[in-house]
Amino acid sequence: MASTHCRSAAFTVALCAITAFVWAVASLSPESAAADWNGAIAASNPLNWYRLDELTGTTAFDYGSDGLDGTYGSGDSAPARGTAGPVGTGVTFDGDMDTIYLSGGTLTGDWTSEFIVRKNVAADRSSVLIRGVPFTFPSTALKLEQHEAPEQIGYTQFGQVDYVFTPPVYSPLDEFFHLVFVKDDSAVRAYVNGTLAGTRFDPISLYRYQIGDESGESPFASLDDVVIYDRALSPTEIAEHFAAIPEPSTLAIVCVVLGLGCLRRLSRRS
Ligand SMILES: [Ca+2]
Ligand SMILES: [Ca+2]
Repeated sequence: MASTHCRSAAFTVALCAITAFVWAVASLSPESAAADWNGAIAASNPLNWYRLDELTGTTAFDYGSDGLDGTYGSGDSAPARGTAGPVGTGVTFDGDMDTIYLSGGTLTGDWTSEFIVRKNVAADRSSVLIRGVPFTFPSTALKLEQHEAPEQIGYTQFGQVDYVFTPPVYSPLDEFFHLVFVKDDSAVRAYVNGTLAGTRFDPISLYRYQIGDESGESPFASLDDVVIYDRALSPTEIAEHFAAIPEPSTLAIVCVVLGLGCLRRLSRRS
């Protein structure tokens, strides 16, 4: 009788472990993660949308309405491909000349530039996310770290001002986060993980020559997706986009841990 009860308990915990494991793996699947994000972005009708999931070839395809395909830099300027990100794969810039050429025109009206990005090294120098042609004026850049403002996210009107936000907006290290720059008539605003983090009442145009930088200000960073809009996204839209990015589910991790605990108990019984 005792033996039957024991086998029944063992079967139950084994079933628990297997169910938890399968559920956890399913909830973490890249396909379901990408589907939520892709749906949210598509609903906002982006101008340019670089998923950066190409593992080979020279083209960074534009999934936006503009059809402005980019070209991955080569040789010392080639970002590494296949970096695992929250919504798929992306690219990693090594901080030294890595770039993706877009060679697009300038957005002079309202615009939004959205990134899922991870800073891999604190550069303590200017680190460009997107910019105009180097050494030409006028031109601008959006930055993961600002010149002479280490760790602060900012933007630059070349030849004039290196802007930072009020309050200061800092880029976290070693974790993917959602970063959105929004420009309207009066200001540029920075949103971090769906929330307004800083404002600067100095609007700029968005130059779209390259992601990264071919001449020494490329970031030590990984980019999963880059999305550009020729309008100012609303705070609600930005929050919705952030909400569509899955984090590794705490519940799923708990279930995996519980599942492994159950299996350990079973192994001790046998
Ligand atoms: Ca991607
Ligand atoms: Ca390089």
